[in-house]
Amino acid sequence: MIKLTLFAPAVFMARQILLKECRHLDFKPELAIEGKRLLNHIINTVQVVDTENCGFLCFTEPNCVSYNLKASPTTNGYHECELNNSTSEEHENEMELDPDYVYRGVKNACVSDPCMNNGTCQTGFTEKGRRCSCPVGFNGENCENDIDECATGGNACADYEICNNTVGSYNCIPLPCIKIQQERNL
Ligand SMILES: [Ca+2]
Repeated sequence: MIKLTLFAPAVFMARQILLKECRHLDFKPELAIEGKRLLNHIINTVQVVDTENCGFLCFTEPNCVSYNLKASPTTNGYHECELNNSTSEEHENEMELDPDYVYRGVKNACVSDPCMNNGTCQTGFTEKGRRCSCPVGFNGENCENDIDECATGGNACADYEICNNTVGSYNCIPLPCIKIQQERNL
């Protein structure tokens, strides 16, 4: 049973059954701001019935490190919950005064982003407090390694093609004799 308290500074620790990896988020007291909202970093907007669910949704969205919660409900009783992929510490000038919102942010371990090759840094994972989510074609702690699809068998080249590894991908080159045959068939 996971219990999260939205309006108190809290350390959220829980085992994420669905994500199969523990996440630890530290919602900092100094990043609990009434009457303000972080703009330009919203990755998802969700309608929640219970205001406590906004914190939980941030916890379950790996790229979320802060959220804006609209305190007053809509006519159907929902509260607007905006999940952000950055915090007010990095973007203080993008905090908008809005008395209808409350803002909560965590200690962002991805301020100095170590992820290479367009990897996405995610706060709250591993003993370092962060991890890199690597794009297709790369792996390694910081996405520093190109995957050799030709060596690992992770390629879709046909038997009559040569696999050619490239950085972040690979390509399939037809064997020369096949090329000639194809030209004759034309
Ligand atoms: Ca490759």
